[in-house]
Amino acid sequence: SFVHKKCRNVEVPYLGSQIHRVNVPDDLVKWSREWVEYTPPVYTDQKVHGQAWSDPEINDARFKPAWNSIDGKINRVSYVCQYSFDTKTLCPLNPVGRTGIAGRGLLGRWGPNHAADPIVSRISDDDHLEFVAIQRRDNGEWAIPGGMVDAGEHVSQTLQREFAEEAMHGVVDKESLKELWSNGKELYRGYVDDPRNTDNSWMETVVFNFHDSEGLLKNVALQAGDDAKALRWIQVDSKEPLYASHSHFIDLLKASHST
Ligand code: RP5
Ligand code: MG
Ligand code: MG
Repeated sequence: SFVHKKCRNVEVPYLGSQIHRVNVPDDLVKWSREWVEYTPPVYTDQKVHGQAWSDPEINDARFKPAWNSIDGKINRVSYVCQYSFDTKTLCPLNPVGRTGIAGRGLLGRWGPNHAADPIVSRISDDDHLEFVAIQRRDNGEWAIPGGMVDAGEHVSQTLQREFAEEAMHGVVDKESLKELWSNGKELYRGYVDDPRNTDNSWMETVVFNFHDSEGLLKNVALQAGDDAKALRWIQVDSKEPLYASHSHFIDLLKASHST
């Protein structure tokens, strides 16, 4: 079964901090494997506290989340399973298992943090399937231009908004890309092995492919914006490493275009 790796990396400190994860061996990832001495550092970045996009502390008296449910405008349902809770801290438990760090790290929500990833693709002039990639400002890795689903936002909106913010410099070009956005194909829905994941907060996403078979993007200026510092087309056959689980999503893209 699937075992996360990028959120167990002990080579580098947790992004934006000096905190190192505890090393979690492959065979001790699953919570069902007893590990009595497991005491990961507890860490939540200062930036997370008191934001519109973040939860209060777990023991805040005003915090009464509807776990495993649609909680007002916040989706606390996991695509993976009904998550359970740490018996002592009452924090939600990462459905894949231990990550070597507890708390929320850089993530706003306890439990699942929902994102959406738009894979915009085309066939290049020399006949290669390629997709729009951005370079993330936070850690410099190349990635699909995805982002978090805002409270109350529909995933179809997130896909278009994030692509506009990160790949079109915020210009929402409704008219010329109408055909593109109306022909999306879902490739994936589930857990992301994101380097920000912790024992109590993790990324989940919905990945959609928007394939430009009409050449609509020729009339559109693609430009990195917001949390993206550079942009380029990447061929699916290049072995280029990508952020989080994005290489897996590109494998799914390849498979869906080869049938
Ligand atoms: C990944 O982080 C998702 O697959 C998505 O691409 C991204 C969302 O986070 P931000 O880009 O908003 O940081 O886990
Ligand atoms: Mg974004
Ligand atoms: Mg993003």
